[in-house]
Amino acid sequence: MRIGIVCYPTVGGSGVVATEMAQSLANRGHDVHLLSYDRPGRLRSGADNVRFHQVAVSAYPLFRYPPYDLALATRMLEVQEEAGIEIFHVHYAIPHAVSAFLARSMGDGSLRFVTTLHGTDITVVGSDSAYLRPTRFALEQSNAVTAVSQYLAAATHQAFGVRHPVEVVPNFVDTKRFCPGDRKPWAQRPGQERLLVHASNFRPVKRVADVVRAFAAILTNIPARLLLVGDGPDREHALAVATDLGCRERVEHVGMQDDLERTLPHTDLFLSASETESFGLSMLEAMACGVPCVSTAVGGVAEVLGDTGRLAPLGQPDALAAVALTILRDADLHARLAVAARQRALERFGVDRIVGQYEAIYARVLARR
Ligand code: GMT
Repeated sequence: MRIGIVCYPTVGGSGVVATEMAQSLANRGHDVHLLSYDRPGRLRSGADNVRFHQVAVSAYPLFRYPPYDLALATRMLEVQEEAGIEIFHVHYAIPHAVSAFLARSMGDGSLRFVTTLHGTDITVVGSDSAYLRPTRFALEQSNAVTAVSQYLAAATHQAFGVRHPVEVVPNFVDTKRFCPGDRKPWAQRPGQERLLVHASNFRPVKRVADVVRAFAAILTNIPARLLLVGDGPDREHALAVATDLGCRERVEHVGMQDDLERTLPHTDLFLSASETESFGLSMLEAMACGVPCVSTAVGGVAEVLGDTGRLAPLGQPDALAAVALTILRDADLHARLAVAARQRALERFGVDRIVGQYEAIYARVLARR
């Protein structure tokens, strides 16, 4: 198939999933074109079987807000005409699904598109009254709509009242790239220090300061270090909280990493304190590396972790710490969860299984021509 993928290129799960999908589809023999305003970080330099089309937005002085959605719609139509795209897959509804509808309406009406909802496009941004009606409209106009968890599918029906069916296709992980390393159990390491990790875009919804607070509580019980991966608006606040709590020298901020698969296998536990998380892709990547996860009990996280991780109530860093300590003090439990996490990632969230589900959706949409 000739497939166009539209996504945000920035750090964030939807861009990562879309880029990984583009590469997997190309590896499976499809002709794949990726459209975005920048080359996504995860589009590896060797990935020359995916054609990247940059969407340029003119910044006229009159435009306080350059109209990206119009530029994207135009580029989608151009790429459809030039490359004979049969189907577009837009990741994140706002504004990508609206641009897809516009591209279809400007063209001969043949443009087909699948919209995948990732979370913030529905739960945080989408329910803003400024975006609700166009988003609902674009979902109704999509040839298929998918959501990355049962939770998100239900939230979409509730918040948007869409009549359109929303199919659940979970995110996936490349279990060959994300795999356990040769980390020794902590009992065999000098000082028995446990290495905790958190990876996100440091937006307020991630509550990174709560991760630091939980870590500070853990540190009063066992030797530990916290690795913060990623960057975003709450970075300074999180590090200031670490200073206030006297654990700053035990917290290392390593910034954005496009090769998280090199870091995760060296860690013992992934910590998440998010306010909401429709899926939690970084946690799935940690699981594939045999790293158990402890998270707030929000959104679709339980669907991802199953019984391979542990959950704590939102907004209670001490409870998060207590739950993490049950794992970090019990080497046998940790080892069991590590194996179970990897196993769950392999069995339920492998590339072939999930990308195959999307291929089936594309084929079904095209068959309805
Ligand atoms: O979490 C973010 O701020 C970014 C956002 C995105 O769209 O990139 O992430 C959402 O999509 C990811 C991929 O499907 C999910 O793993 C995240 O859970 C989801 N974020 C939220 O629901 C807050």
